[in-house]
Amino acid sequence: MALLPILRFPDPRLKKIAAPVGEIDDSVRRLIADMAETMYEAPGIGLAATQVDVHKQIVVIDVSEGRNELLALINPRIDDLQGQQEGEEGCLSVPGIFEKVERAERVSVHFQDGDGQHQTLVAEGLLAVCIQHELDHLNGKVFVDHLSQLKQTRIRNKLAKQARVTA
Ligand code: GNR
Ligand code: NI
Repeated sequence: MALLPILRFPDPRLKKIAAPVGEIDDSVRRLIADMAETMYEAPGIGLAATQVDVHKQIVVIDVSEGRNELLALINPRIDDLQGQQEGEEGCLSVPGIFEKVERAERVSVHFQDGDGQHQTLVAEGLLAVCIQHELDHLNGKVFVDHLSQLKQTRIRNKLAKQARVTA
């Protein structure tokens, strides 16, 4: 297992579109294990391969209290969205920034698991938010892209300032 470095907004590699995974082999399962370790260590409730500079359609999620309900979604597709909810979002690639984003309340997502089996999951609440947030990453989007231009500019400035202090 290994901890993977997480790209920080506005790194242009966060805009790359992830490619579908073909064969689900040991290298894919190893990447999932490393992504899970990285997510738990951060700590975060989700992580998309894009954030660790791997541009394949793979995400890991765990929204459970006990941090013991790992979900790995390969080639995920949302096939139904219902209702709406608004909640504060954060992102491991946008550290220290939390903003309200409007999302669907309920999603149905089709995906393959680590054994290549096709699965469908119906999710609501925080899990539904996390699925939408992670699928955005695979499509080169971060939650900041859902905000007004003014807020986006303020976030860029704040992160640039933070980077100067940390350097
Ligand atoms: O850890 C995370 N928390 C979170 C909170 C509200 C909405 C979405 C998220 S996902 C985020 C981890 C992350 O950046 N995943 O891409
Ligand atoms: Ni994120």
